[in-house]
Amino acid sequence: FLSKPTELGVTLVGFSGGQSRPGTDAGPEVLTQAGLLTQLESDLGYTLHGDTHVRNFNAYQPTVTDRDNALSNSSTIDDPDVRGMKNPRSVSAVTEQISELVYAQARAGRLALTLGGDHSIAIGTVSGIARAIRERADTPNDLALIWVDAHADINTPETSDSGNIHGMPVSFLTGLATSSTSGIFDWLQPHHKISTTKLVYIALRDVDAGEKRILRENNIRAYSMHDIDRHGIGAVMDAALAYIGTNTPIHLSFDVDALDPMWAPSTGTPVRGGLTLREGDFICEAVAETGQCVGFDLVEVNPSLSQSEGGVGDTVRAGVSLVRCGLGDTLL
Ligand code: 6HN
Ligand code: MN
Ligand code: MN
Ligand code: MN
Repeated sequence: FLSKPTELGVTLVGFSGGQSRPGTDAGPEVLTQAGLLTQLESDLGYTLHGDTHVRNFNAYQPTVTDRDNALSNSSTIDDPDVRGMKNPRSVSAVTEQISELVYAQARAGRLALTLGGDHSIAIGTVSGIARAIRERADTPNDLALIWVDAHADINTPETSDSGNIHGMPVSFLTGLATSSTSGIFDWLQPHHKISTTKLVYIALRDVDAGEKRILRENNIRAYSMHDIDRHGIGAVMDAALAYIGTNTPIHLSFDVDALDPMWAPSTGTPVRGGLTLREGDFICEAVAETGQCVGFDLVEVNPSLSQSEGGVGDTVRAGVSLVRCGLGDTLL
């Protein structure tokens, strides 16, 4: 139902407000400095659209609203917690902008590639693509989401221990978290959201107790590292893609911490016992091979964090490899 993608809609998101460690906003910079976009053009033959310069979304300051006016008389305010969420106004406003940018790329029939940034930015990417896919005539079914991550990122504000919104994007995207009357993520409309039946996790190994309950109660399809060890990544991808089915467009949201820190140490919440680089590349290749891929995020590359010399270079090389595989490079 989709033709082989040749047009790429690029969004480079310099943003780290979904968590507390500075540096994730520099992810797109180091990936593009390594030549990623040039490679996609000259080696893979894509035509690039969108903005190939990194946008600094960290520079965004929430503006004074009437409600907050009483608390501050400056032109910008700080961003106090709402329902325990940190930087809520900032993350809500930034992801709304990302949603519009990515929507425009996907609506035009391009494969939407987004480089982050922390994983909160997926509230923007997935919502924008889900909306575009509902409108596009060449896509009969609603969007499916494959979330490759050590973490499930499905905390609600109420179940989250950290208050970091990068641990919550999937709960807002599926409507499991309510935006209530707080004003935060109120811009998310039904056309932005995805069904929990169209969600598949791969590589989970650090899931909070509240998240486990959410996964169980909603019967959400999840393949943990245990499943990968038992069945192998080939069988897991076969099962994941069979669950989604053909004729269904797929968005792949890849958190670099899904890889073992041996391959990708420069990330904010590393968890040992993860995917090998080849397993990560294989996941991306298997999605590319379906011809159903309409969106791809690579997030949580943080060049400020590395325990060892060469750790940043390793992480960037791994990230470049994942994106190339996701865009079909290694298919013959
Ligand atoms: N990520 N479950 C933890 C939390 O703070 O909610 C970790 C989230 C990590 C998020 O890696 O994108
Ligand atoms: Mn459609
Ligand atoms: Mn993660
Ligand atoms: Mn994540």
